[in-house]
Amino acid sequence: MRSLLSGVSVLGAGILGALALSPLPGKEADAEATPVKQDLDPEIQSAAVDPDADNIGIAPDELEIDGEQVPYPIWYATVLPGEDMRVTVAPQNEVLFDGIAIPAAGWTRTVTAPREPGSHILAVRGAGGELLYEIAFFVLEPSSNIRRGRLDGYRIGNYPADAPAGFIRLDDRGDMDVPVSPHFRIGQFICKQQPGHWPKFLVLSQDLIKRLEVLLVELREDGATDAETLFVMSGFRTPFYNTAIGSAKRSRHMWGDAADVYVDVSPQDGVMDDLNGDGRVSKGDSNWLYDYAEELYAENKTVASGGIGAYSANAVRGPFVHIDGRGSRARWGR
Ligand SMILES: [Ca+2]
Ligand SMILES: [Ca+2]
Repeated sequence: MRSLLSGVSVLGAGILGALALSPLPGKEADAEATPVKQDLDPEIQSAAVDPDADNIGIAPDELEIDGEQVPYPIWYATVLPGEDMRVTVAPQNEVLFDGIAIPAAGWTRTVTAPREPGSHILAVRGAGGELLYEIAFFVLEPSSNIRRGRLDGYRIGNYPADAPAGFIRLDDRGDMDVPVSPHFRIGQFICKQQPGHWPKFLVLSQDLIKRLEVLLVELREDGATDAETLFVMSGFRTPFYNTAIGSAKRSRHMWGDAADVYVDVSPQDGVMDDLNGDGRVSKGDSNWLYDYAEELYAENKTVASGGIGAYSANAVRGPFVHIDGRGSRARWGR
């Protein structure tokens, strides 16, 4: 799948108009077709709800999924197979699942997830056909499918507690490119184990992605970097991998809400950039990024609380910063 929105930002209004009439990728469905109920795949049949209920007065360009406001035009959602997802949006907007329109009868539409794990696209278009949201819609592989610590041969291992209910399933390399936010793609967060093995599975916390987005956007606006993303040195880790590398027994990486990151565009050389401008790459640069994140998260109340840690270079990698959205404050390494 490719992103529609990432292209929109660089296109002129004329092309945008044409785009609005194009079908979404990956499906034969005609986006222009009048949404009639009999055309729907029965698996995603919408339960068009009581038109008088749920008018919670959200703005015409806002979107809520299961009661949570979607923070960016590009975002993601996870759902277990066959479960319902509640999509709340102004009635004049069009909601499409893999290009197929979900009928509207009020503010809430219910999308029932397909029974097969995999990735899909939920798109929201405005009354003029303009694309407002593109949501990667991941139908999770349930944890109950784990056999002898593996999912389809991919080693998961054993959670010490609080095993996730399900895992995002990536079937092939193409799935790596699915955007989960304006500056991050799902493939950046996969575990480093079994590089040639497909499918791969991971868990990814929205609180983590929000923290990373807020940080990168602020760095860009401040002119500290023009990086299009943060380099994710380590994102999700399976319990199997986490144990193999001797990491902390309850590392937040196993729950997909931690990432070890650095800025790497100037030069793009596989190590942290000289963020503090002292002419060398060192712990001073991870300290600089740590302090920057610390101040930013203290001011920005929209992000969940979490951890920040600063690390020095060692023999095999450069300095980096650990960011997580664990839900409580933690600081180390500074
Ligand atoms: Ca660099
Ligand atoms: Ca430096």
